[in-house]
Amino acid sequence: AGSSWNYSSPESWSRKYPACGGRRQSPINIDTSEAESTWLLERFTKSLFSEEPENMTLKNNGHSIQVDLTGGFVIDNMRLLFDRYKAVQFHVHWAKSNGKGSEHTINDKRYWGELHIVLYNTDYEDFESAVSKSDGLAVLAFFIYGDFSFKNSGFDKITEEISDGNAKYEGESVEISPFAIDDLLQYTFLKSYYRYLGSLTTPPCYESVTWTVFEDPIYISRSQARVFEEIVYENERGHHHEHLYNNYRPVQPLNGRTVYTIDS
Ligand code: B30
Ligand code: ZN
Repeated sequence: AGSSWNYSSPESWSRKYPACGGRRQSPINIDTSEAESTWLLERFTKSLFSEEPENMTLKNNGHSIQVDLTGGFVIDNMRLLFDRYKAVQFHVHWAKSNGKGSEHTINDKRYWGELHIVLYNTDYEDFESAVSKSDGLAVLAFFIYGDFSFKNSGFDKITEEISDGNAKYEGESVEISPFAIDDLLQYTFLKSYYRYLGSLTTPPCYESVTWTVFEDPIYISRSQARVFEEIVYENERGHHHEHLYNNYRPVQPLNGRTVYTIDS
């Protein structure tokens, strides 16, 4: 246990992982007044994740809570992404109590958290061959609004397992009953979104991701958020449990990249 990188000094990641110092890094601040609308980008009009994957494995990998998917389905309607993509996992970045833990910011606003659904381009044989290619991955990002008394019952499927002690500590994992990822999304994918070329937000920071960041947040209730805020990892010396919250990377320079959005 114990990862070779952590969130206490993200500015030093590039020493061991040179791509982290590149010019196409993520996350970014999205300045909505600078976003270029184009008729080439269309709204998503139907849900992308209504099917249940064959298997779902919830795990604490020491830097996030992640759900690995098997028997993932192919998505061929990614809006201006003409390739076909397969979802392999989703995971969450979050804050400590009532804090701000999203990775992207929108007009400098940071939400409590951010959900990432990770897909690879099926032109490549598998995720491992795609992960470092410039057109290899697509990540769908949803802000999570966490100061809310409304409940997103979709998150119960994850928070109940964590409360039961099944992924609270680094290295723990558990098979969960498969559910459609749509259960988490509250149809926010029907609204506006931003599209730009970026990277993995963690080492090795490969510049391989086409990002789609949805404008409307999904919700998590305060009691569900509290379950995430209790999750821990082991520090470098092992055995010392520290909270995983604030597992977000600071925003990176745009370096002249264009952020696109749909025509409204
Ligand atoms: S993100 O969506 O940009 N936050 C990876 C995928 C998506 C993002 C970041 C990283 C990724 O696949 N990293 C390499 C694989 N990981 C294992 C893992 O499943 O999650 C290796 C590792 O770091 O040690 Cu984390
Ligand atoms: Zn992520």
